Amino acid sequence: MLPMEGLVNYVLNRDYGCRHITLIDPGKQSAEVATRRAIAAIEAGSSMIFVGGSTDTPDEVVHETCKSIQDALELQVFASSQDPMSEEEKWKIPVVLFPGGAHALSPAADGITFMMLMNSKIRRFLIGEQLRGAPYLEKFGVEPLSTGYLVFSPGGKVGEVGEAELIENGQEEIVHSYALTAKMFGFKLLYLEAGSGASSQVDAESIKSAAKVEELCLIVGGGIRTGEQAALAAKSGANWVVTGTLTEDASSMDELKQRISQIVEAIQSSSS
Ligand code: 1GP
Repeated sequence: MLPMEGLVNYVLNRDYGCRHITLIDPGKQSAEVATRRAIAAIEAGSSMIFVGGSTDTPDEVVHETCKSIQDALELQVFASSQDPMSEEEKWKIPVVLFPGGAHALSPAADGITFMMLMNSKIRRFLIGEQLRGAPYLEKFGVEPLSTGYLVFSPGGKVGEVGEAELIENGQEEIVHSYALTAKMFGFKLLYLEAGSGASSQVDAESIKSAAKVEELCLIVGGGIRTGEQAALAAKSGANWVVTGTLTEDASSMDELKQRISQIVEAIQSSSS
């Protein structure tokens, strides 16, 4: 659901400090479970929901999940508007597509990370999927958030499928060049990705190097499971920290909320 200030302003607004994104992969759970998890995540302090991740989920499945989350958010906003003690704005959380390709789109989303996998070796992920998706996004009015996407070692599935020339620890100069290139292309966001379920997160020096390009809003994700790891990303310059797996493997909604609260507290106190 769109926040009052609009999607781009909300995403780029640094007054909030470092914020948290919960990534929901519609290929890995039903729309109903995805919705319950999204609502629990927002209760625990997540400020944005990404829908996507897998490279082979069809449109219908992505759409059903986006629609179901949006309906639940609308209900929450309505319920809060009836209760003077409750904050309506808290539920105006954007649902943004994080696509694996042009097949995973939905008109029910508030926006999309319109990405170039900058270190891919193949045309398909540099410009091909984007060419296929752009007319569809234009038609349905889904707002693009222009995003440079960089995959770091170990890279996981996205590194493999995207045929990324993985960035290793110690390559801060290359990271800085990529960040400058992203700025010069006019991208608003730069997403530093270690891969879903990665055994190690993007290293602090790489994040610091990208953060030198102040015009970019930095999203960091992949392999972050603890408050400590999230705090390291926030301290190094991340504006947003993404987690996916820790939501999906929580054994209950209470555990999910506890895990997310811990991350949100850690990033907020490290970035204020
Ligand atoms: C993947 O960065 C995200 O695109 C999230 O990774 O599943 O490891 O949290 P995790």
